[in-house]
Amino acid sequence: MNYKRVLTIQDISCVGQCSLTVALPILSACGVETCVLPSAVLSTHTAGFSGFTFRDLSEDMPSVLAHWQKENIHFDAVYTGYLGSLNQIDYVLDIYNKTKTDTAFLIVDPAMADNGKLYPIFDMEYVNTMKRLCAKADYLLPNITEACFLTDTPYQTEYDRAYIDTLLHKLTRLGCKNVILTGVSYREGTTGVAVYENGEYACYEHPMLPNSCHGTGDIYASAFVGAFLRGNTTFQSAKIAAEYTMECIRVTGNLDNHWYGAAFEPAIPKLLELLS
Ligand code: PXL
Repeated sequence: MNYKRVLTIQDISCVGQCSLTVALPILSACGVETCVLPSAVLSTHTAGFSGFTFRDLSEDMPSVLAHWQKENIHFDAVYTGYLGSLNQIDYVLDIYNKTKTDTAFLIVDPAMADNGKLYPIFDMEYVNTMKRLCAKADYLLPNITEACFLTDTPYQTEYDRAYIDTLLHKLTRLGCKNVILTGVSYREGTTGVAVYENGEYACYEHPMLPNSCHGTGDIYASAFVGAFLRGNTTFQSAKIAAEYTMECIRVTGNLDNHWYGAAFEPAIPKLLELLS
């Protein structure tokens, strides 16, 4: 049986359907043993709520790692999302280097920006430090805004294939091996994912839905990691994650006033269908 163990490092936003509250159920549904390391605990996510609490858990990371080393604990993959503090980037790299199996992957979602803007609490110092983590990624999953920040490229809402190629090349020049770039839309009414693996480009295009939701980047990355660890190819995993994310957006569009996240739970049967 292909039963893999992943460690995911990202925040717990207690309310808001993002980061760990999304990654843990989705990875588990994919049949992957999911270990978690919370990077911070927030009362809610930071996009649209005001007055949220924020407890940085960086300080705990070295002793957590020391304990795992003592217990000889290893992971087949480490998947990082929203980190929330500059101090953590070196700890996260250290955790990956000391807990990886011989065939492990580092998968990085540089969750820090969308729609041309950084999320609240982040600045260019965070972006520049994040570049060091992205450089080590076997699979990097940015959206276009994050790709622009990471490569010092002006953000554009309209672009052609040459612009996307430049972003992909600049990202691999940072050091990461493969890129799955989300939100790539060359034509009105469609969007998709550009998969750049071993220097080869492929794109999975699908219809653009009329509504959008917060947290879909986390849903996408978690479903990608889950599908990939089950043994699907990169392109198949990118496609499964895109189809599942679309289903989550569709379900959310049928709800009244569900503004802070995507209703990913009722769409889990669709994920299982896509995986089967
Ligand atoms: O979905 C990304 C994310 C994760 N965690 C926190 C966030 C956001 C996006 O705003 O605020 C705390």
